[in-house]
Amino acid sequence: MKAQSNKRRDPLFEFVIVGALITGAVFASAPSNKVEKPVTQPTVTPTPEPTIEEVKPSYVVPAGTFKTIVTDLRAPWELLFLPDGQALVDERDTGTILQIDKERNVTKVAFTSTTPPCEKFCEGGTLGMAYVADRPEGKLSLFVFLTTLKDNRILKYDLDKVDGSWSLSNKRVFFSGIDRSGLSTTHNGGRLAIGPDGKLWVSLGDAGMKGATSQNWNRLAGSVLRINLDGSVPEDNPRKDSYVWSKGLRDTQGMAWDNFGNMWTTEFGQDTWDELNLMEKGKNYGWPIAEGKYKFVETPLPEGNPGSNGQGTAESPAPTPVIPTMPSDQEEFNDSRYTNPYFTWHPEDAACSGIAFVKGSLISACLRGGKLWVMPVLGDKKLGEPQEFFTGKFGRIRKATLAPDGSLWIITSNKDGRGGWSKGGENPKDDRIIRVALKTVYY
Ligand SMILES: [Ca+2]
Repeated sequence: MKAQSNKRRDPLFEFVIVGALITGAVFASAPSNKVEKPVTQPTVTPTPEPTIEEVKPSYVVPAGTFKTIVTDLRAPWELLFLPDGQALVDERDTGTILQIDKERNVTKVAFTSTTPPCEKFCEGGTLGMAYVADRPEGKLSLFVFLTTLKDNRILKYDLDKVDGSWSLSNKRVFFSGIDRSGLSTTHNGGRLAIGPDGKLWVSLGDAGMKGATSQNWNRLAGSVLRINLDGSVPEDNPRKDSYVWSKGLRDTQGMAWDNFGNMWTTEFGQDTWDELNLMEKGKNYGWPIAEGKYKFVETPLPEGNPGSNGQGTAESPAPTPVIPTMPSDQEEFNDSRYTNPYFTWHPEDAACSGIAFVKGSLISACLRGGKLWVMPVLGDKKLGEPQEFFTGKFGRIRKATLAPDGSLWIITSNKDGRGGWSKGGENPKDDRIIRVALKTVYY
């Protein structure tokens, strides 16, 4: 890193030297000129200001030090910081939204729901959150993604600070009727974000219905949605009167925009390939025709086999073999109607949920892989090789978020019923928020 640092300074160093030589030449010639005639103003050709990109091409990675700062959470799903530096975190299964103040005291803010949304293999519940200042005088609203007994929906609250603490009121249903699967509530997606365009973005899964939802532009599931803050359809969405921005998704739980304005999403594959996708308007990302960069082939079920019940998920495989499939590495998939992923991983190395853009890096948080993948953004639609951190150290990781002090806060998900405690993540203090120090890498 030191060598890279020095290398980075070379152009600046040369600029200073050249500048000194020019200046020195003017000074050196000045005395003789002064005797014979008045000094003429030297003509200086202005040097163009170097852009920030040229001066400081850099990204961040974990520095190596970390500290557990909040304990005893239960399957936290979203972590976000409010404008005053306090944080909100929600718990998927309990429906509790918690505030973490600057002294890291944890207090309850609200309950979204007290009804368990499913019986087993649960992935639904209280999932994504996003806030926006869309009320008079800059007051805030909070959107919350919720799985109910009949659908996936988005709640909206007024979010106000009262005596130093955040409180939620005026709860209403902002958006409803998104498909959910049966009793298992798998493949909900569930991430919410306010994009750079000020719209509400929603990442979804196929609700266990494969192509019936993910390849049908008239179904909400299996899509990324883009919604105006008043609930209407943006006029520049790809299809008239449709919230659907993109299709062909199996289960997308992460969305982030980089400094070039590109949108990146994570996706859980079925058995063979997880994906990072460059998410663009109106495109179809292939599920279930493709998995990763290969054709997806599901073998016919043997006679008498109860068949796929949709409960096998890339967050973790189903406990008993249910879906016999051909591995998706037999035939490369190239079809101009569909968009292949930017990066792929096998699920044991990935199963990534949240993703964030942090100071030049995309950082995805992985459940089964139990790690952070850090991907430097090197240019427009150009990422550097993924680098992995903390593999196996904390167990399952749901999301990483940049904190106001420049560190990274990550939330574990070892109590989500997917075997985190048996895969190296066991910790009596789970689930936790861990503060990770970052360092800058120059290139
Ligand atoms: Ca795909």
